[in-house]
Amino acid sequence: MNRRNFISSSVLSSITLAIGTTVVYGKVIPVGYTPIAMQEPDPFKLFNISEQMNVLNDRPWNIESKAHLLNDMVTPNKYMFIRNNGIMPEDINVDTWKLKVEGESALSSKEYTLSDLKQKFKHYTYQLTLECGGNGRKEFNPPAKGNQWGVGAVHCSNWTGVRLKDVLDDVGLKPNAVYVAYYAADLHLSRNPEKEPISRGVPLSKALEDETLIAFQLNGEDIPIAHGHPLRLVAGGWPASVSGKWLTRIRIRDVVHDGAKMTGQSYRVPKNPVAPGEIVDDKDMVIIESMPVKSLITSPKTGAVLTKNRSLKIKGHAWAGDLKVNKMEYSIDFGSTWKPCSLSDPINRLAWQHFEAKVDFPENGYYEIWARATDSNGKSQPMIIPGWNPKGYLNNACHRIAIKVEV
Ligand SMILES: Nc1nc2c(c(=O)[nH]1)N[C@H]1C(S)=C(S)[C@@H](COP(=O)(O)O)O[C@H]1N2
Ligand SMILES: [Mo]
Repeated sequence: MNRRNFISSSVLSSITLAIGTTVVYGKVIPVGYTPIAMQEPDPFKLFNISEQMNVLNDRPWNIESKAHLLNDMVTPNKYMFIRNNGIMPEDINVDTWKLKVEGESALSSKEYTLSDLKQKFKHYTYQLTLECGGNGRKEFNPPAKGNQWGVGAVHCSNWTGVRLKDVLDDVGLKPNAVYVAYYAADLHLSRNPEKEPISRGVPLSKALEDETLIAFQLNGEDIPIAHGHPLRLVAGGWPASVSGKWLTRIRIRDVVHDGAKMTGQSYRVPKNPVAPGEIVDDKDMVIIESMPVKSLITSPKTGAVLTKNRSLKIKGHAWAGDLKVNKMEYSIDFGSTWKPCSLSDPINRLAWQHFEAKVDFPENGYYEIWARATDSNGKSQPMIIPGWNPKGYLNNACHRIAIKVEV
């Protein structure tokens, strides 16, 4: 008989604990073998999120929310989408964590510990809409590569931190400063420490806005690991990829930042409309800045059946990048006619707004409710898919839910 080494009883008891039940033939598990139940960590437990969330990818983690899960005015952690480009940092030590601020357009270079930042600068809390540039990608045809997000790659939660502009002021800016870039502690998927998974940035004007924060809290608690613990940049209204998680370094640049996923076709769209499937040259692409006007019906859940009466209250949110939403409407006749919804003001700049309407259905049958927001520049959401682009960004088509009336 060939000799096999079996795992020790202490390893077996930790396996039993992790799996949560007796491993019947546990004594004969070969050394070095990881039981399947332990190979893939359970993302719902790992991130403490709702089991209704949709896991699109596990390497890296990409987890999507759903329209009806986003009904809260302030998105709770358990319903926030997670979008990682690389491997999350492990073994974070908050006592030794440092943020370095430097760059060719910085007057000085400084390092701050978390407590330096918290003590030196005033704290602010803002509710900020962060939407992945690729939210809605799955509707594009021909399909674009990348995570096939439906409508759930958006959240609007409370972020607490210090203003980026106060920190930039402390370091000092040279007159030639044009861009502010982030670097972070996550690892490239190749685990090559020389490579960055992502390092993006914003023009100086966006960096200097009151609401652009270096945040250390989310919804009143330490930022969870998935969302950038212990420090994160947050710039609401722009593709969420500019909001760098696990922030370690800020670089003040005299040119448009050229870090990972800033150049080529990443987070860029064609300058001019292109035909679906067309190959676009890098030089004809522009960086996405403020996100387009969009809305989401968060109640009821699509597929609702009305059995008691032919009237229904709908609720949802609307947002428009750096702008405000001025008008919110709904249609039950596939966009032929539109009726107004009530619409709240944002709690602060760059937070989503809430809408409501009472919808009356004329007779029994199948309906769709479409929702359409218009921004403060008079631009409305397209009824169906907007301009195709190679990477499948900026799909702000009207959200639609299906309803059956069977009174
Ligand atoms: N360091 C770092 N920051 C990052 C990312 C990342 O992979 N690494 N992903 C970006 C992208 S593409 C998005 S959409 C948002 C997602 O934020 P969330 O996971 O908190 O929802 O984080 C951005 N910040
Ligand atoms: Mo993203």
